[in-house]
Amino acid sequence: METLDELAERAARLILKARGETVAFTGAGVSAESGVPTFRGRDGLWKRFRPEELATPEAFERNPRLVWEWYRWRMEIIARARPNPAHLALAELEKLGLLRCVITQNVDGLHREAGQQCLVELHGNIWRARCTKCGHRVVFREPPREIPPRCPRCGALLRPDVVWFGEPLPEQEWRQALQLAREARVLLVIGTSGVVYPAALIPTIAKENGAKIIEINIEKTPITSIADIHIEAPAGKAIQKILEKIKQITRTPI
Ligand code: BJW
Ligand code: ZN
Repeated sequence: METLDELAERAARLILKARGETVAFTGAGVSAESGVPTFRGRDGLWKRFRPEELATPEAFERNPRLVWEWYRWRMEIIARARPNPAHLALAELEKLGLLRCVITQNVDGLHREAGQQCLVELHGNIWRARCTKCGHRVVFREPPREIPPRCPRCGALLRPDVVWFGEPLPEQEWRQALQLAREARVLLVIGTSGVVYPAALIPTIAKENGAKIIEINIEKTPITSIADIHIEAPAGKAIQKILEKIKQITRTPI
C-alpha cells in the first residue's frame, strides 16, 4: 500500500504535467472539515431528514415553511463556517496557474469565500433565493428573519435558489461543467459520494476524454473504480500534502 506521501507525490506530478489543465469537482465532503454537515454517510443530513420531504419542489409546495426552516437552520451553520485547508489549497493552486476551475455541487459558497475565481456552482447557492412567481433573485447576507420570505417585487413566495430532486441543473453552469470536464487533463474529485446525477457524470466524461482522475475521499465511492489515484484521507490533509509536494518538486526540478 502506498503511503499518503507517495500518493500525494504522484498526484502532484500529474497536476504539474497537466500544465494548468486540472479541474476540481467537489462535493459536501470538502466542507465537512468546516463543520458543514454532509448529506449521506454517518452524520449526514439524510440520516435525520427525509430528502423527499425537504429537497423537492413537491415538498416546498406542500409545506414551504418547513422547507424554509430547514434551509434557515443550514444557513445558520454555514454562516458560522469558514473555508478550511481544502478550500484554501484549491484557491492557491488556481493562483499558481495549476488549477483551471472548480466545479462544485455545494451550495455553501465556501469556495468563493476562500478566493476561488473560477467556480461553477451546479446546485445553486443557499444564500440566494428566487421568486416563485416573477423569478426575481434576492441575495441574503444572513438567514431570513421571516419564514417563508416573500418577494420584494411582487410579494409572492421566495424559494431557495438551489436545485432540488427532479429539477434540471442551471443550463449555463451545466454546459460550462461539461466543457471543463471534456477539456481537463486531470480531474480532482474531492468529497463527493458520486451518486447524484447528472453531476456524477462529470468524472466519467473527463475520463472518457483522456483525463487522469485523482479521487480524495475518506471512503471508496462508485468513482473509485475509474480513479487513477485514490487518496483515502480527509480533503484538507490530502490537498495540503499535494500542494506541499508541488512546491517541493518545483523547487528541486529533476
Ligand atoms: C469526505 C470527508 C472529508 C466526508 N474529506 N471526503 C433514480 C431514482 C430517483 C431519482 C433518480 C434516479 N436516478 C437519477 C435520479 C435523479 C436524481 C438523482 O440523481 N437521484 C439519485 C440520488 C438516485 N437527480 C436529480 O433529480 C437531478 N435532476 C435531474 O435529474 O433532473 C432531470 C430533469 C431534466 C429536465 C427537466 C426536469 C428534470 C437534481 C439533483 C439535485 C441534487 N440536489 C441536492 C440538494 C441541493 C440543495 C441543498 O443543498 O439543499 O444536492 S441533493 C444533495 O446531493 C446535494 C448535493 O450537492 C448532492 C451530492 O451530494 P455530495 O456532495 O456527493 O455529498 P454526500 O453527502 O453524498 O457525500 C459526501 C462525501 O464526502 C462522501 O463520499 C464522504 O465519504 C465524503 N467525505 N467527509 C473527504 N473530510
Ligand atoms: Zn416576485
